Amino acid sequence: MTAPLASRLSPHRALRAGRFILSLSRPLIMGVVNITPDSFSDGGKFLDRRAATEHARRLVEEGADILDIGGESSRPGAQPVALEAERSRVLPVLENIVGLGVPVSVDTCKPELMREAVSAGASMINDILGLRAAGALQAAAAGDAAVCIMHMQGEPRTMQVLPTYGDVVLEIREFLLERAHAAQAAGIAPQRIVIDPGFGFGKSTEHNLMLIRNLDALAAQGYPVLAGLSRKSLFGKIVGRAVAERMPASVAAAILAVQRGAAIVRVHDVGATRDALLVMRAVESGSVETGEEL
Ligand code: HH2
Repeated sequence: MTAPLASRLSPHRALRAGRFILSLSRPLIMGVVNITPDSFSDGGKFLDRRAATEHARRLVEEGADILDIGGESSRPGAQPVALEAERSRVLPVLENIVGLGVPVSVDTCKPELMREAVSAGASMINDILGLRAAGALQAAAAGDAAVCIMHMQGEPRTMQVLPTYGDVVLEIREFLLERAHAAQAAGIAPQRIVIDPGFGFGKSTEHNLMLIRNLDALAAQGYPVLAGLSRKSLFGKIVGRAVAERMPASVAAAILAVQRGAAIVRVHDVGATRDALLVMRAVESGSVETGEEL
């Protein structure tokens, strides 16, 4: 049996993200906008500023609670992107979407871009390096944005070569707690911190499955947990489908992650994930929260 909804909720019942206070009384959906030529699932589709802006608008209409924009792919084997290129992809789109009414998160490891993005209105910094780059903790602490601290073993170019752990859940929990404490020591209030095991970042399929199964061990640490499973390669292995056909598998995984305590799911398919989460919550609570009868 899955734990009842109330007991799964983070003790930090709200996330402070810039000018937003996001209630965590229901799972939040973070919609992905990759402004890159090479992202694994949507590379090249939204490189154009207008296309990225339109896509972001569509995701908000479909029910995104947060938008996550990124200008550097982190797919296995990806090559690093220079600051200037990343900045010129991210900042113009940020400017276009910062007024859409939902917090905008910027997926970057670069302290300079963190500072510039927050000055331009970003409400969250999503760092797959867990604020480990020199100056990243200070850059994140300088503003009032939320931070997502993610675990990665190795670096994107080589991380999937032979990921190795003793106890994957324990090691990732220790890493995330160490980074969350470092963030707090740098002046980031705990109400601004989100942790993320980093599915697919230096993890085998078995590691990813073990982490989904034990997500409650991370959620029990008190920080909201973000789960980014959308379209990832473990679904290629499980259901034998290409990236473009992994939506149903990804939606199933989002539900399983939320049932094990994830507070935020980072997804490409916002509308489908929203519907599935509404059904899950209606069944659990026995009542309907939203929607119109058609
Ligand atoms: N996954 C990706 C990128 N950023 N950030 C967090 N916090 N958690 C994740 O799991 C995560 C992330 C990879 O997915 P995507 O952005 O679709 O691809 P790419 O890195 O190729 O742009």
